[in-house]
Amino acid sequence: MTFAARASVALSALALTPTWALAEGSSLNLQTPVTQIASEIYDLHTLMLVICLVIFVGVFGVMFWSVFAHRKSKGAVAAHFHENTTVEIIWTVVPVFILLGMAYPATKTVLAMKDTSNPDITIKATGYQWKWGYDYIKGEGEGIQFFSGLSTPQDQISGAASKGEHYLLEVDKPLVVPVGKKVRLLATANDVIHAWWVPAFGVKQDAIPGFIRDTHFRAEKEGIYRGNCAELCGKDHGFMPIEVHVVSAEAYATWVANQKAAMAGGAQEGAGNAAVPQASADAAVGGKS
Ligand SMILES: [Cu+2]
Repeated sequence: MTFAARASVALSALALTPTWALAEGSSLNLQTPVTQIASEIYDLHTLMLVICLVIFVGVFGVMFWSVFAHRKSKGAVAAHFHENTTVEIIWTVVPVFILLGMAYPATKTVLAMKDTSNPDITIKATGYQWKWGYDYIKGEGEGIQFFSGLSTPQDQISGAASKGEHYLLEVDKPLVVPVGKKVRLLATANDVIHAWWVPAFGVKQDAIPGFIRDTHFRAEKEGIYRGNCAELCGKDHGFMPIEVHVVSAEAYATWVANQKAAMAGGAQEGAGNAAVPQASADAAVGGKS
């Protein structure tokens, strides 16, 4: 294959819509996306992989063919084409177009990831050593706040019991959001840097103490989605998972009503278990350190 032919094959890969790829849900592939952004990331990943593969096969194919077909034992004499302007222009222009073809869709997706305007619900996620705190600060459910910590039994962690299906990916109180609604997530932290990461949503956002960073997701399918803290944050970094339940609008309204009732009950008793008032929670964590 000539250089030009190789280049045109590489370029034509840009036009491919990568609908194939490994079977969805394969443990070797990215998780099945449930948001628009996650689908775009999935397709970008596949597109880039295809481009890399085509270039890899082209370059190594030509190289091995050249070594074999023009070997010394056949009396091959090396060609001399130093300072060939045409070749130099081609091998500059073609990669530029390949890079532009990759940068354009990637930039579009990155910009869409950053567009947190007009959310239906705004939730603040605060990273603690070693759990997550959630505050529903705007939209349906406003005022709900709770902590979400690991619920995997200690026996499984120490090896005394066999590991469950969602080992280290299960919490006592999951984040609940309605399906099809744009959720803006404000990420911050109380002590060290954590990161809120749910692969199926295409969301990974650092939670930095003293700063608020925002991201968003609109889950298109009901279900339970799991993630981890993705920033090394201390000895229990691997023990502060994220569990999100995406539910129907009706189920969400019911959940909100239950939370509000529990919080009101807790406030009357003066010691709510379901909802720890943020001020005292902060004081407790602050006093510990
Ligand atoms: Cu963490």
